[in-house]
Amino acid sequence: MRLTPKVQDILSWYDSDNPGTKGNIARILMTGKLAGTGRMVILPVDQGFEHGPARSFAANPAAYDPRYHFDLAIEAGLNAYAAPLGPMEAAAGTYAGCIPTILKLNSSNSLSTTKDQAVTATVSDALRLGCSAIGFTLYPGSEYQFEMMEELRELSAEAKSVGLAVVTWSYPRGPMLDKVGETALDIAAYAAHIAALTGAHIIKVKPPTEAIFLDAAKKTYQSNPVDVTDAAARIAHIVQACFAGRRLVVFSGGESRSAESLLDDVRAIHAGGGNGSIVGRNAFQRPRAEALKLLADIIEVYKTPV
Ligand code: FBP
Repeated sequence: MRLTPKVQDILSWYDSDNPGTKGNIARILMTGKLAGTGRMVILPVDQGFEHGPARSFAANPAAYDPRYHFDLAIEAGLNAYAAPLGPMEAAAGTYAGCIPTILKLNSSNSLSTTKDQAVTATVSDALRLGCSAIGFTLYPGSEYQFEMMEELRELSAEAKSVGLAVVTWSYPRGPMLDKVGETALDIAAYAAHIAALTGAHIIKVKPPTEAIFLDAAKKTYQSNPVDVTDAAARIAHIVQACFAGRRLVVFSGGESRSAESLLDDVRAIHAGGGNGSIVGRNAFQRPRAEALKLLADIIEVYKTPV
């Protein structure tokens, strides 16, 4: 397989990585209906951990079965599927070689009052299960953020040394942030930048809102304005925070909502130069046919010339 010029260019951003890691980034970028475009759609299914089984799967009981998600991601022509250890072990053998996978190495749950995650899988698990990348969630702003960064440093160094890629979910939360702060533009850009600083190959953040949260940042944004009312401009600002667009950055889908509302976000991500979407609940909580239609519509947006 020849890489497209677009993917070759993206790999040049990761010049210090070994051929194994570059090959795994290429594998993700060259798979599915967006292969070669530099855009991605990924299915993440760790919500069972994050929110519990019924909140995650009762809307579409077929989704209790880990095989359902592999199958959905493959049928939809997605770039990759991400999950924690249990669901990956339950189906990775059956679907070996069918789609790149990302093993989520740490997990939180809704029964905890702390903003922390436990490491629930290892880099050797990722290798054993044929994964292309490890996934790790950082909570910038949490009381445990520095321990989390140190865990990431160790797992990331190990993953890179054996040729895996690193995908970092960077979700601001903690005592100084309220709900507005968690997705404010300055905070989202800060979180994306921290993920880049800690060596992520692929960065995952939530789409930012119009809010600017930190007083110190407000002054900077007044003298260097971003058109916060324009969703694409907000995305472009996040892309800039990811080493001037030299790191892949994807945006999450959030709670289930109307297809049109999700597609509005996707159009903004596309127009703002984001590399794609990582859409979980909006895919697997819909009946399969509806999910496939929505994922096809998302892919069509990313295929449109900007
Ligand atoms: P969704 O598309 O379902 O939002 O999935 C993206 C994701 O990052 C999941 O990987 C994770 O479980 C979830 O969001 C966390 O969502 P929240 O921060 O709303 O609890």
